[in-house]
Amino acid sequence: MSSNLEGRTAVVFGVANKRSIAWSIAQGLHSAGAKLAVTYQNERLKLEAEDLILSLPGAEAFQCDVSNDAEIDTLFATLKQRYGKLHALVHSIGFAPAAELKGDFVNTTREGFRIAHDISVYSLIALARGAAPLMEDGGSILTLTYYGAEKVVPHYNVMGVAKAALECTVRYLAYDLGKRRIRVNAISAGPIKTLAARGIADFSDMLKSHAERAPLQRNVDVNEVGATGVFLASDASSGITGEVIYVDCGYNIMGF
Ligand code: 0WD
Repeated sequence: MSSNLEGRTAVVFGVANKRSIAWSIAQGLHSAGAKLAVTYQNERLKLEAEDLILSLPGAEAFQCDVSNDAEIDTLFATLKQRYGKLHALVHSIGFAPAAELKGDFVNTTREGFRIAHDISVYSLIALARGAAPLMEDGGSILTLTYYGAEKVVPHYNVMGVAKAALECTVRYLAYDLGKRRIRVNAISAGPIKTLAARGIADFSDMLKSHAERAPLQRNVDVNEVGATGVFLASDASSGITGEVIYVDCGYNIMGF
């Protein structure tokens, strides 16, 4: 079994800029030989995202805001027309209103809770439903989560609750889609300085204490997450589904 993705088609969601985890996974999939469709959220991100995406020979860029059902439907209709089949889907999207990641968790608003869960969790269900009919040969669906789903990480707040729901969603989707030979997994990445991470208060302190406590005594490199994404998208991981795989330099195993 290899990580060779020649002849496979993958769609990647969540490229905002060159620091995005999605971008690292997209580059890895491309190097492994996959044909790539990469989406960006909206007109505002279009220029920067398109520049990046089109720098990968053969890759194509599509717009899709995952909070909009019509845009999701249009995207999968386009992908079906363009590629016929799909073999891998990467969901590297998370969002909560900035105010929710600053104050006390107890002050989480109804609207902040709704938005965080809609964009960070429900979107995985909607995208899996859209992709499944195109995964005629079976496939691999992958999302990104964080340790704040299991343990309290100060200021991660409602995103921690959303990530817990996301990890549970991975298991339910894995059960549903297993009979269609579609695998669903999550990577739990250690902290990485991206656009989304900048919204979390005290992120620099998080990076520092993570590097101090992790068995490997450093922070994870985004390309290590990319490589695990390629592994999970490929036949090398054909027996793995419904799992959360940690790419965090071992931080999560520590009790003290
Ligand atoms: O430390 C980190 N950076 C970690 C990130 C550690 C562990 C997990 N993660 C997760 C995040 O929670 C997220 O699920 O990885 C995923 C990717 O995050 P990222 O690469 O750190 O961040 P970023 O480059 O900002 O990509 C996330 C993107 C959005 O960026 P911004 O910052 O502009 O909100 O998700 C996209 C958007 O491009 N996004 C959407 N895409 C389509 N429709 C939407 C939407 N409605 N909302 C956000």
